[in-house]
Amino acid sequence: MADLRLFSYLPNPRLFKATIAARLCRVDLDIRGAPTTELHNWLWDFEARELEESERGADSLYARKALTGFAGTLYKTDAFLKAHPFGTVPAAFSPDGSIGIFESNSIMRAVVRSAKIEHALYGRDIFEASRIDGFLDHSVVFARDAQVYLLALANDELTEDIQMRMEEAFHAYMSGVDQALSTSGGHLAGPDLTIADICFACELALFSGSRLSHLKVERLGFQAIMTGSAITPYPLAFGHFEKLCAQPAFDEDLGPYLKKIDEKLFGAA
Ligand SMILES: N[C@@H](CCC(=O)N[C@@H](CS)C(=O)NCC(=O)O)C(=O)O
Repeated sequence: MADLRLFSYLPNPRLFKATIAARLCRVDLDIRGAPTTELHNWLWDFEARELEESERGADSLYARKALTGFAGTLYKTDAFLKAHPFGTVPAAFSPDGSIGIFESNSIMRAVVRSAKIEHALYGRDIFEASRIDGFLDHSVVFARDAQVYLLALANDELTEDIQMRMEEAFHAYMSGVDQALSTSGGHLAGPDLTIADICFACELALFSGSRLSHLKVERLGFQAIMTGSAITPYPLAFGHFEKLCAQPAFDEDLGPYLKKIDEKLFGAA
């Protein structure tokens, strides 16, 4: 039996936090899911599965209005909502399905806590672990604005207010990361690789998707955030991102994800 079961749309950089951590501390994950466009037809449950056509429709017992990032109807069981009160994916479960773990940072924490080998991914004592938590908590501030921004871009709903908030969140997060890296001795929370680095790499990979909409952003008179002069003030943060992405445990997920973005921007090599 796997150490944790996960359900998500695939690929999903928020899920990569868990898969990268699992690779580094040898935790076994049972991952269920399908591409974003297909998750509408799935039953969101511990026993997630694709629904038969006859099981779908507004009168289904499981039909719920989608909340964020999805539109229309999704099929979530009562048990899913008991385990995952905010109704989101990625969604993790204890091996018997009795406990739901939500929020990608907490799922990543559950992965490293499940490890049976020695590691320092969550620090070596309560102070290091709490410092790592600080980076994870701060990333949520960035991630929330990034989610609103990416959805606004996807739905052609970008406003000046959303652009300004995103610029502010991006610069606040990147300045902190750059500052941390200038004194830490190698990684975000200190000399060693931790889940703070994994979280940072995955959030930045997710936000890299905004590069695909740079023309839309520029047409509205704004500056694209993940390109050119907006990233130059943060050489340490972006250098660190590149170094992390090059590591095999990261590359397995982030490599194909970022390559796809580049191919859409510049065409296949
Ligand atoms: N902060 C959450 C974000 C999760 C989230 O918002 N997931 C959205 C998809 S992007 C979702 O599952 N929405 C379900 C719905 O629309 O009902 C995390 O990091 O796990």
